[in-house]
Amino acid sequence: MSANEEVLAPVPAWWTDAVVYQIYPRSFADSNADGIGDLGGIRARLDHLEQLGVDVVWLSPIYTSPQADNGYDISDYQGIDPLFGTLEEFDLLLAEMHGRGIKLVMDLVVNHTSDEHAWFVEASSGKDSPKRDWYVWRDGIDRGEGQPTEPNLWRSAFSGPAWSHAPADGTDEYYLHLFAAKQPDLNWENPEVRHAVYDMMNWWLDRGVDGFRMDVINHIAKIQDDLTGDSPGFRMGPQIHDYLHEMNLSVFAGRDAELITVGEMPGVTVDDARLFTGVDRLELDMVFQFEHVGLDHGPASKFDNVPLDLRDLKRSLSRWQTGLADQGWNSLYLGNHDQPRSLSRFGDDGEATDGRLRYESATLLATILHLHRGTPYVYQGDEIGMTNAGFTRIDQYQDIETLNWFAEERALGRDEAELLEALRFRSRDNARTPVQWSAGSQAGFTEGTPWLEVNPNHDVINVESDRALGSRSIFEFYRRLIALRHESPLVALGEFALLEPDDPTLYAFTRSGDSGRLLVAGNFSGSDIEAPILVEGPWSAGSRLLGNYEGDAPAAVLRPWEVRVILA
Ligand code: TEU
Ligand code: CA
Repeated sequence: MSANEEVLAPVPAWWTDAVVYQIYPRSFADSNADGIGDLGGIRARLDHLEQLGVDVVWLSPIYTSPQADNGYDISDYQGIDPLFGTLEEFDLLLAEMHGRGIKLVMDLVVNHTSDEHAWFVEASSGKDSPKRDWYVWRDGIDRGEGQPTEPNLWRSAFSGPAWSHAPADGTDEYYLHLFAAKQPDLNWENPEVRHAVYDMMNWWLDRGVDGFRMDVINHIAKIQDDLTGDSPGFRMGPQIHDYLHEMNLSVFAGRDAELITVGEMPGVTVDDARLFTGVDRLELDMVFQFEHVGLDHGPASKFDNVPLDLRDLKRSLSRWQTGLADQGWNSLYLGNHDQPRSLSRFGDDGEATDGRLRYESATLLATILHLHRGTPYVYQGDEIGMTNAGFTRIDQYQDIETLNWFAEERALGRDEAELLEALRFRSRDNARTPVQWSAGSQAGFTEGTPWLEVNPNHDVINVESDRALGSRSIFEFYRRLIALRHESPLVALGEFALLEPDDPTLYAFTRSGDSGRLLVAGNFSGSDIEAPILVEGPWSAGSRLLGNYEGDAPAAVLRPWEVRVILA
């Protein structure tokens, strides 16, 4: 066999050692004092991202939008909303990011459009509109109420039925909206819709963007037989793999190696994810799964808050690690713009403890997440340990999901204080308060009045103060973690194995590969715990790669929220 016939091991994709940073533009930085973050604000803060060392930025939607769901309701896929800037400014931002070696991933929201999108305006002009079939229309059903009611019992994620009448179309038909009534679902069964979306995606890639984060992309395929039934078959229709494969061939082919694609998929299973992300299947690079962020939801709804058992979290994440070990790839996240702040949810955000262990628990969470196998996503503000909003009145909230849920539950007679308590933990606005840049007025986010209140704890928690803390800077710690993934093939690719699955406070696992073995051990509690593994076998003689305490502890004890990474 000659040299060039040798079988080479496949080169791992570039994103296996990359870290992604999510920007929620509205809340990142405001450059023109209207209280809303914008592209100018991002451009002014690129040093922050470069110093952190992230490889990719995922930008939540900045397209033209009536902002019913903060931009997840798009009325023009090829325009920038004036709130955020202009297309020229976008091109500048992209060029500046590329100049600093940072890639840019766009949010792709194509399960639905805004009801103000030209496609829907046309489709809802009447039954004969050539675009009628671009959306999902059904007749109502006679349930003996004197007039037909909704085609089925599907509920909108934002409360109320998932079906509405279009006021302008002069018919009794309903259109489907799995989210707000202002977010009608596109009909992906129609090839014209699919190709219009692919054309738009190609337009952005030709402009230079580096990939897409695809909003609720497993919802584009509805189970057609169920459309008039009452079962929750609104996602993961059997056509889903065909659609994503077709998208891959129509959009990514030929430039796939430079891009990153991640599909947001509520309800996706490990087996599904193996199919979506198997390299040879040419669908997506990775998916956002939801299993671990549902473990603290009670039976009633996502606002039914129940305590998280660490054992469940470990079991869940490790099933995903094992399930995608030989095929596919994981994305890793603990928070985003839809979830509570990870520090308030999984750590000790200091509210009850005077902030004593905020540094320790923020850095522990980061270490545990980043040392799993997969591509980590850092949500803006997590790199300085931002916390939940702490709102106590309903008029402090802006989020459509929050407000609709509150109104609906109030109408059912539920106690206001109880609802506010639930929101204080779970509302999406907890993660959407402005990024805290300084202890100054409005946390340095805006010179005007912010669209959502700044957290009063910005006097203590902010980028400037954090970075001045030196060895106790959360930002510094993230920097080291991100650098570690870049340097260490073991961190990027090493095989994962969970240890001590039944321990309720110790989160321990190993990563193994040709260059050695890593032990990661973290204490998810505010008290000392025994961690005998630290002195067993090879680990007692191992070298400490990273940790969030200075100085030596008794070898087999982990102090409150302590994490240690040991190389053997
Ligand atoms: O989210 C989809 C989703 O399933 C949820 O996480 C959602 O936030 C909601 O809380 C369900 O209870 C995506 C976007 O990330 C979200 O911001 C949008 O509101 C939604 O799709 C609709 O586009
Ligand atoms: Ca602005």
